Amino acid sequence: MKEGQIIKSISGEYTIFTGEEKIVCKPRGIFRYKGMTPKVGDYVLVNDDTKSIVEIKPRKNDLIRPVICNVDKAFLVFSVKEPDLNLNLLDRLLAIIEFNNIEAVIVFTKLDLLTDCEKYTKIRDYYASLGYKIYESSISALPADIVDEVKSNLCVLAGQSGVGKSTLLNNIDPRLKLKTSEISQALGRGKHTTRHVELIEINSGYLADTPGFGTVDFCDMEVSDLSHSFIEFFSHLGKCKYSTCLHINEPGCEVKKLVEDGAILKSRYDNYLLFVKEIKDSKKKY
Ligand SMILES: Nc1nc2c(ncn2[C@@H]2O[C@H](COP(=O)(O)OP(=O)(O)OP(=O)(O)O)[C@@H](O)[C@H]2O)c(=O)[nH]1
Ligand SMILES: [Mg+2]
Ligand SMILES: [Zn+2]
Repeated sequence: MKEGQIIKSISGEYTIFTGEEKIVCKPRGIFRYKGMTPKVGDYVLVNDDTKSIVEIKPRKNDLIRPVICNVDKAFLVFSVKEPDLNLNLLDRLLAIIEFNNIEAVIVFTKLDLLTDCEKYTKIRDYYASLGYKIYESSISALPADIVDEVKSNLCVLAGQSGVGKSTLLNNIDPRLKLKTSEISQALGRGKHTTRHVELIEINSGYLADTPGFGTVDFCDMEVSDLSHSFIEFFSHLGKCKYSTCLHINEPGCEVKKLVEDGAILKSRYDNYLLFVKEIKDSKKKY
């Protein structure tokens, strides 16, 4: 029996790194351990003779999109253009990442394509004011300190297809030669070039390339979890009239007041209301 971590999952085949060697396990009957499907990031016990995973260690966190677990830091990658900056997905991911106790870092890409600088700067500065670390990249300039961020951590690149996740990794290490492709001009979105999750060793840590996705569900999150995961809403909660305020239409809500005053980004509050409705609707189905 050997212990290791799953570093790659591709068409049902898992690559496990033990620290010394890589073992490839194929799916088999006993594979589904207690109804859990192994994921990249999992610490596992492997039977080297049968090439099967016999145990999955408890996870410290677990993401549905991208499919990965035991993450220390998530780089939320968003292009400012091609595809257009998707604030619904950014707010959604930030909430989910906060809920999972993972550090979120925002990477804005394709700055070279930016036309509406004023609008972008306002958005960027708002997220920076919340305390999120922000990196900006363009075709010619990779933010060098991204590599320092990875040190000894398990990091993941998450975002839509075509925003430049694989390009970012190729710029960090040109030897990787990860496949990239131009976005579809007709549809204005990426072509889902990356098809699997893989941990890539960088600066004594891992940075995972992952397939792009357009949206992700809130799964087991409740509305109160959501309100706590919008960090500026949570920090103002004490000033709302009710300590259980969900900032929807309660009287004396500080968050609503700050949205009206322009101190909270309107799009962020609008997305919050959309997410609240989404969570409520999903509960009605059961
Ligand atoms: N102009 C410009 N183009 C970029 C930049 N970064 C990436 N691209 C281009 O965007 C396209 C998509 O890049 P990818 O790296 O394949 O995107 P991805 O996020 O890995 O996409 P999926 O694997 O489908 O999820 C490619 O044609 C890249 O050359 C940038 O900073 N500026
Ligand atoms: Mg890719
Ligand atoms: Zn409130």
